[in-house]
Amino acid sequence: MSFRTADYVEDVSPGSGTLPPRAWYASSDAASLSLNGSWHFRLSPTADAEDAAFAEPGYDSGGWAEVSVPGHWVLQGHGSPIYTNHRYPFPVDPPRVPTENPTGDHLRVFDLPADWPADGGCVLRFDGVESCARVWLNGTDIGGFKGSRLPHEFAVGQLLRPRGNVLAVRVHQWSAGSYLEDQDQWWLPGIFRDVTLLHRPAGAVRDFFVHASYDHVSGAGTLRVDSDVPGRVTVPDLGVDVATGEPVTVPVEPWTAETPTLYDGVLATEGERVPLRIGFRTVALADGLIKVNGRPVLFKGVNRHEWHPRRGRALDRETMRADVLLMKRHNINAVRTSHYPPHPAFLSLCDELGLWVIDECDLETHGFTEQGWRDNPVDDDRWTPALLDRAARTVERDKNHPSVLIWSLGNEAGTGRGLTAMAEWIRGRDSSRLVHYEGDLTCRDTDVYSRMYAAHAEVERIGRGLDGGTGRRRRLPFIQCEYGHAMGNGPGGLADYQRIFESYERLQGGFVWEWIDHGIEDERYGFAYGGDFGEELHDGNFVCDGLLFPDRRPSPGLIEYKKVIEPVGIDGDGAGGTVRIVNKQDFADLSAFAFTWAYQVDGETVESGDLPVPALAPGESAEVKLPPPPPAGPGETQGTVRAVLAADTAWGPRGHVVAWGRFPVTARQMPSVAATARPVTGERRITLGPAAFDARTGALTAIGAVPVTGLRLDVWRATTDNDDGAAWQTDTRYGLLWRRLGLHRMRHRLDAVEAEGDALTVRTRVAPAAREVGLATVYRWTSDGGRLRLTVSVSPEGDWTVPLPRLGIRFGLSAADRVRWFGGGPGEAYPDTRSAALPGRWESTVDDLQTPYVRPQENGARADVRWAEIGGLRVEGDPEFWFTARRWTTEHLDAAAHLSDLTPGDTVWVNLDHGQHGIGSQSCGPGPLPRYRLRAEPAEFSFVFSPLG
Ligand code: IPT
Repeated sequence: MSFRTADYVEDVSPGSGTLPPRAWYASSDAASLSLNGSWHFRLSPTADAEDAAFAEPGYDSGGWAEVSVPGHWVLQGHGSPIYTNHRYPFPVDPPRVPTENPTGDHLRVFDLPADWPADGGCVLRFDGVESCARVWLNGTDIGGFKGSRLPHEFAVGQLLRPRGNVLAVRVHQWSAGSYLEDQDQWWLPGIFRDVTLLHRPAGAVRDFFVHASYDHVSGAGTLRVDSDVPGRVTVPDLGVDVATGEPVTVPVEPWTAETPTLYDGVLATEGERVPLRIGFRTVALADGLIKVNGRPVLFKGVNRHEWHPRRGRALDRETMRADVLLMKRHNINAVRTSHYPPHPAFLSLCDELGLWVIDECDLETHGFTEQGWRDNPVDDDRWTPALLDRAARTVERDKNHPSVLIWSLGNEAGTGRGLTAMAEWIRGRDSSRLVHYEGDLTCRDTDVYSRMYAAHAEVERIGRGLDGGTGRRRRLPFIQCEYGHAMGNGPGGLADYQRIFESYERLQGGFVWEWIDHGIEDERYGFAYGGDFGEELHDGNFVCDGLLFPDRRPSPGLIEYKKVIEPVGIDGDGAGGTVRIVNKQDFADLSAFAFTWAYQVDGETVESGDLPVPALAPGESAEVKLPPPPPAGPGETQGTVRAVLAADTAWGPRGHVVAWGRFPVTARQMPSVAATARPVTGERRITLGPAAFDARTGALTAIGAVPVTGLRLDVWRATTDNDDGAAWQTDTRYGLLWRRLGLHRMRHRLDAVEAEGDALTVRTRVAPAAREVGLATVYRWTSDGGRLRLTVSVSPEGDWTVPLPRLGIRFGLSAADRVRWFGGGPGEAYPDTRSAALPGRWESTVDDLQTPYVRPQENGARADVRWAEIGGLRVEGDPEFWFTARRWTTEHLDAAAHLSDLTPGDTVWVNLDHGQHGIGSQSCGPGPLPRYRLRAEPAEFSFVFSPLG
């Protein structure tokens, strides 16, 4: 007796009973009925625990639960999500899946609207079901399918009745298809995209292919719409009225991501009218470069998974629009739809608002790497029909989107014949686009040499053409399909990558990993990540590695990226009174932008105005004269030039800042304190100017009326995901070395308290147990009676082989809430993430200084701070310092696993740092570049404290 009843679940074939794939479109006149909404739902533990009786009309599902479609049942109280990066959460024995196979029976009874046409046929469309569905309509088994993020349609006209139609869908979490869907994300079963009934009138359009190319030499567009049902194509604005299949050439404005001109047209067949949104553009591999309309493009991209913190991958239209608007407003010009075709409405938004798209097939077999890629489905002919089905469903569905430039075969699937078969099929069907796949270093099937997480130096070598490689690869352009791993605090080093991308023609940019943290809203934790649902195998917070927090608030990484990829370069040269403006766009001139200038003295704007800038063509630059700066005074003067949107656009309001440059005009004067006061030693206290110290320990206890606790040298930071690095990394992972050395438990030995002459000097040695390395640290206090100066001198002792996490002082204040500072802001910055830190006067509460990384870690430093005011104290730096303040200690932050672990104490802990170690991207890439390492070397830095008011 066989126990394998639901055989189709483990069948490698893509399905049965479905219609051939075709273009996805919304008809102007054919009726459609959304079957989204509340469905009856029953969860079973195995694929065949229940028979198919539920699909019969008249079945009583009264006791069933309800779920929302689109949705995932595990996010609606039935079972739990599972997060693994690349490991399959089940034994690898393709195509077999576990007996424990959560199976959701979905039931929906519907009537046809009263005016539903009686003639013609009907198609039932599922836009996305994970991972395997079996479908019955009115008791008839109409087939099943796999391919979770792809549309599947059935012809159902003959089965429909006016009233009481029973649609039954059995969804299995695991299937043979799961082996092809090993993307780094939550495993989320369910009917997670729309379910729609489409009327198909006699003579309706079935499939059509819009070919709209642009000849950049003549300025003409050529349009040909192939349709398997003949008809006419009209484009009123172009005076076009031609038969399907017939080409027509007319002068047009081309479509680009910068200028997304779409022409509205109609495809009319005997039975239906279909609206067209036509963008004329030509993509080509020419001179070893990806060219659009004859020009090379530079991708300033992101990898986008579909994510919503409550709905998972069941995204509504507003969320998709929010994503595109956020991308456009942060200067992003490209999206890789990692690692599956998105909801088709997302691509329509990319067409409309302008984003270049790499559209990726729903394919990843990454878990096979655990057994040296043995039995990889992409190198096994039995699976090739499933792979070809996925390629066809992607290309056919999305082929009419001008935004899609490149088809990607999938992600992290090793190499094999199946991939070649996919590439060949795609080229045969659509020769107008390029093919991408990262996983094969020979590039045999691709038009672009693509890598992920290559270090700066290697990217530079590739840019110079010094990367070796075989014949084909050497002739191809290069992109980083993933780089800048945005997990936790970071990514660092984006500006350095961008400089390299902009220096070599062959380098056509990259796609930061990734757009959004996949945290799940959770009462216990704020946002949950891997392991929070008791998963047997999981990969923790590796699922939270986006430029947006799960609730779509931009993280500092996104603010940094926006600055790094500005479409206009603005480099001020205070001395000469000019600013160099570069148009870094690929297609548009600068006429969409208005420019302003301003001068700041000590961070306050004193003069400003409009700056006329010529409408430079792409790639052009000009030196633009600035009005003279204000007369030099004691203050620090800086100039600022901004580029803003000159008018409202579809994605941003007039005045929205797209680029800025800030440059020094006159230097800052460092604070000086004449050491006129002398330390006065009492029985238990030493006083010096406004300050009081413990006479025995030399510890500062108060400045004026402000009590101060625990002021001492501090080198530890709550390690970031990038400090800790990924387990597979072979490079040095400093987070681990720091902890091994004991930098998180430094001991402070008191050597001397010397109240002599005009200074109080406290000598110490700061070092971890069990080690001989240490930091000889001297605190020297002086005062002019009103202000207090601390100079800290640090001399490393012993053989320091690692950089320091940070170097500075920390202390506690008992009452502090608001912070004002003059320095970088408004957001956090670290040595290799500081491009967006704008020097100015900023204000915040202590709570708002915190960056809410889903897994708590070092965050919130403000760069280049000249002075800060907090808790009744003013601190000036000599030189500038990094400022951090929080309501918990670094140790508390370090120990927290979720934001909910951070509970404010009574003390505000302030860190004033002379140095911070860089951030890098080692959670899945290279660590900080050597120049951002904080070497343990002799250092001296000062702070001037004064009580406020
Ligand atoms: C790379 C994957 O392509 C991506 O899906 C994601 O997992 C990313 O890493 C890390 O977040 S694969 C990695 C082994 C380089």
